[in-house]
Amino acid sequence: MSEAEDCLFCKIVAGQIPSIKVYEDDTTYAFKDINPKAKVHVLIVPKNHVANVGELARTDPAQLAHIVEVAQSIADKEFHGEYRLVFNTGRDAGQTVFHAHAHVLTGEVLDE
Ligand code: DGP
Repeated sequence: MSEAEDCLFCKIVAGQIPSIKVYEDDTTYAFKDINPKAKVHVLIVPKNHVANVGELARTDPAQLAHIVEVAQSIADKEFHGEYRLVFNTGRDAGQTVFHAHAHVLTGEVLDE
């Protein structure tokens, strides 16, 4: 089985595992995190499988910029355009799902 076939977020993008959709276009899917760490906690993923944000920056920087635009638009709607954007990259940094994803934390004043 390939890395992408066995990938949780590829299955969510494909609709094989249910999720609460926040945004979707041809390249990008955003959905609510199952374990929210803020009032609004959304994950934004590229539909194409890449392991982490470093690989995404190297292979498709326009897609990375688009993910930031989507994060901004979610925060514009939810909390006057203010948000925290986190990309855990690598096991020792807390990455548990090896499909690049942005955590968007917003909807309330965040702790430092
Ligand atoms: P990270 O630790 O950066 O790899 O973040 C993975 C996030 O994915 C974590 O905050 C929890 C979330 N997550 C894990 N499994 C599921 C799932 O099945 N559905 C949803 N909506 N989120 C999930």
